[in-house]
Amino acid sequence: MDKFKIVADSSADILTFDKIPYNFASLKIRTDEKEYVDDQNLNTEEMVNYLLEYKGKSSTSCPNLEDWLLAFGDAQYIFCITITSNLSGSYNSAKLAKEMYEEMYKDRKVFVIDSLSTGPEMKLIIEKIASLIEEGKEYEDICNRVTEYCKGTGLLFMLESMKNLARNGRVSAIAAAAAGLLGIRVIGKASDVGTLEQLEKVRGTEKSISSFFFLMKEQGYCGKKVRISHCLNEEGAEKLKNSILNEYPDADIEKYPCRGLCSFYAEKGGMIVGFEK
Ligand code: X90
Repeated sequence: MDKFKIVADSSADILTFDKIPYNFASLKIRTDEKEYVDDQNLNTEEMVNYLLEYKGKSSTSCPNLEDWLLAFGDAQYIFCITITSNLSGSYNSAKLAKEMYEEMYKDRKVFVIDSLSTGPEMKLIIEKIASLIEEGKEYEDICNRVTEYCKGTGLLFMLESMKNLARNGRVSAIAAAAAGLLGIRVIGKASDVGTLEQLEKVRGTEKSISSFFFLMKEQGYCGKKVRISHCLNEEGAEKLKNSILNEYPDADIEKYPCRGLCSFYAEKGGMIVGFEK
């Protein structure tokens, strides 16, 4: 049995992880015609393009207690990271799974972390836990250190459409309206309570990247780690990466496509950026 294991829901956009045992619990994306499980078999590009054409209702659902228990599998100490509890039931079902798991196996422990965020900020938290495990830290110590670490990370997003967020009640229709206008992008952040907080509306690709980078710095970014996930927006992600490197040549930056859940809500052209302050 593994001593340590990291388990996250699929909104973290991580399917496999080097060195440390890792597993994920899938969220699901549903329309009247289809159901997509956010796992390694999902073709996100196909899903995004299908959703662009699809005119009916669509929604998402989070892992339930059983999904989490299955993902936990067997390990003595499990670190479980979820999408913000303010927008999803994932955290609540993970907490229930923790209680049942610790009841079933008296000598095992599950530490559930509400990221109050999603995607790339969860990835930063996961990488932090992995490095603490590799350093040989003990369970309690890792719990304390990672709790502290979460206070120093942030997440900004830039979206061209907030239709799916509004239709599923994750932002108000009024907040989403601007992002529906041609050429307008909305920049916002994960608020302290794990909701979407709008910061600025921007127009034009170059202008939007420079505003985004400016806002990152205003939120406390000063050259440390950045994780960029994007929904079919390789170009935007690359531009942002270059702007950051231009000012901070040693910054540790990774960019990658969103998996299913984040693609559904970020929509085509969307970008989500987690960073250390
Ligand atoms: O339980 C479920 O069905 C999942 C619901 C998730 C709702 C919000 C997902 C947002 C994903 C959008 C940009 C980043 C927002 C950060 C919010 C704290 C991506």
